[in-house]
Amino acid sequence: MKKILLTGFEPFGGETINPSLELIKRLQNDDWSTAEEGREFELHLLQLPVVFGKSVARLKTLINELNPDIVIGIGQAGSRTALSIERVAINVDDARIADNEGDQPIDRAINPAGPAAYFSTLPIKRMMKAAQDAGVPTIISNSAGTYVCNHLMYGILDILAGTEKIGGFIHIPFLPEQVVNKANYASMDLEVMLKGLKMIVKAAVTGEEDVKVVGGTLD
Ligand code: PCA
Repeated sequence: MKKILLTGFEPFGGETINPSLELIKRLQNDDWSTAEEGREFELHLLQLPVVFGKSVARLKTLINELNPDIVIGIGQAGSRTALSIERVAINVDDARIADNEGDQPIDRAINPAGPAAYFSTLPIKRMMKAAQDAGVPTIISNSAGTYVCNHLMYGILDILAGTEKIGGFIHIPFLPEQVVNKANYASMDLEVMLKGLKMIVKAAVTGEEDVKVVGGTLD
């Protein structure tokens, strides 16, 4: 049975919750028993600190212990209006706010010896389509930003490079309770995210070739 490792982040930036943590807990505890949602893989979870360096180090330790087939990082992106499957991670840390331990790197290479960028090795279009077909707003995103999530995605792909294992990252919007007093922010209900993520994870596990559907943007 394939082993899937899902990571979520602790809260950051003044928030008291991080939807990524709520989501991975539900994904592990939820009933996947209906035919559409049947689960034929092991799910493992890891909560990560929103800290440059330490987040990747923790993940690396667990990957060595667990030997997962697929690693998917999940994080909050408050400006997003849809589940956002990231296409690429770039080799730079440029932090708009300090991380949860006060580090605020500017234009620092994540791995000075590494490539400028890594593409996700997940079947991102298949994943997008699976969630869209289930009625959940889902897009391909061409930038994971330059904060800890991009850092983690680069780290995942750096660790898995040269192996058969695949990995990538998904950004998710705020939960409704996070935007009750914020103007101009979208949010997505946890149940809707859960439905989309189940389809996304299942599509990642099928291991077939990716599908050719449009995921590009003009800007
Ligand atoms: N989102 C941040 C880091 C942790 C999280 O959940 C980001 O997008 O970089």
